[in-house]
Amino acid sequence: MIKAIISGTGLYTPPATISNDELVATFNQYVDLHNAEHADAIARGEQQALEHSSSAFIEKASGIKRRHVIDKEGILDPTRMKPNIPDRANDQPSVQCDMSVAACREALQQAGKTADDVDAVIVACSNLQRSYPAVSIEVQNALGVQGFAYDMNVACSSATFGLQAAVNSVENGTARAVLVVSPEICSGHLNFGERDSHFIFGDACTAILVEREDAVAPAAGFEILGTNLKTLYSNAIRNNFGFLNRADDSGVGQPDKLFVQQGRKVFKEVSPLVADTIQNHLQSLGLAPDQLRRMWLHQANLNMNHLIARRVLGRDATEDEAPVILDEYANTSSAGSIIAFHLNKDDLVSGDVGVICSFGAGYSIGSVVVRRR
Ligand code: CO8
Repeated sequence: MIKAIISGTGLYTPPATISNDELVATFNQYVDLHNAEHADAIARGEQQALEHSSSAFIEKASGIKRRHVIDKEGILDPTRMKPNIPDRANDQPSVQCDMSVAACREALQQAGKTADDVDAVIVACSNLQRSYPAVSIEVQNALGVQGFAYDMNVACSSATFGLQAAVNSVENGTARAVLVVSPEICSGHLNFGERDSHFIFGDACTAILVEREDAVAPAAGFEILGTNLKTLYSNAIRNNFGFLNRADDSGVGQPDKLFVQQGRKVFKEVSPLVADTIQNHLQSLGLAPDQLRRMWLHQANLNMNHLIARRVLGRDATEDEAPVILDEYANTSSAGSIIAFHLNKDDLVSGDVGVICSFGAGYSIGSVVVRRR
């Protein structure tokens, strides 16, 4: 049987960052402007006054300190509260294509491969900037890859679901190598006027190269021991943007057309599901939790990751065992667990086993167990 290997990873990080203090200062200005504008209705009890946000709350509740974004100015304008990402002409590369190409080039370089070695590109992410032509086909063209490409969306689990699709293609011989790319522009669908979630997301793009074993040097990369996917329908995380219900120009004010969640409910319902999924997956591979050298978990909330790691290991995980990138990147949806993997994989030694695990809207959970070659 052909085995699938992760031979390279790449990361594109937008240069602009927003600290919690900067984000909160804008949010509080927005609140003051909104409350002043609606002072009469608030006084009559017809509307509730909005409340200020706080940096201390954000760091304590989520572990997030800052986030990278495609556009800082638009988000930090209290009269705008959303990124300013100008439309590009149809004959120009899309923003997601540019991000993807940068991440893919790094993954190819890490693996010592070129576009000629790749047969497929999967763009797997939460929010695509258009319906068609598929962004993946644009990326395929920009990289000069022959073969095929397609887009897929399983929210925060897009990259791990994409990984399973890549493994399937490599193992069944339909592609020698597949690039799985996750260009996440979460700031485009975040409601920066909603106190409960305005701080949650950031932007980034990851890429993973999956190749057949015989194309990779014997000691290079990570063998994929198995993938395990799970979905369970839930409305607790939702985004109604789409056909016939697009957001108009005033993002704030159309909250139902943007990211919306019941964060506490998600936390409570998803954490045990994730821990069970990892444990069951390990068991099905004949592995015990104490054989795990590292867990590259989805990066949505630090307390959630602590809880999941504790349930899997039966004790608290060290940061070396469950690395955190949330403080720097915030939640970058499907890119999060792959950023953690990309930045924290090179110190593993031959035989070390780890799990990449995503979880999010759907609900969706993806567990990918890997072993350093
Ligand atoms: N500042 C100050 N106080 C605040 C703020 C704020 N900004 N926000 C809330 N509070 C207050 C609340 O009002 C509440 O006050 P009280 O106790 O008086 O009622 C108190 O703080 C506590 O609020 P919460 O209970 O809501 O706080 P939590 O500790 O639960 O933390 C979190 C909130 C951080 C949202 C947390 O619940 C969490 O992270 N949950 C998990 C979320 C998660 O994993 N979501 C997955 C989403 S990702 C995905 O799959 C979708 C893909 C999306 C793609 C990107 C598109 C944008």
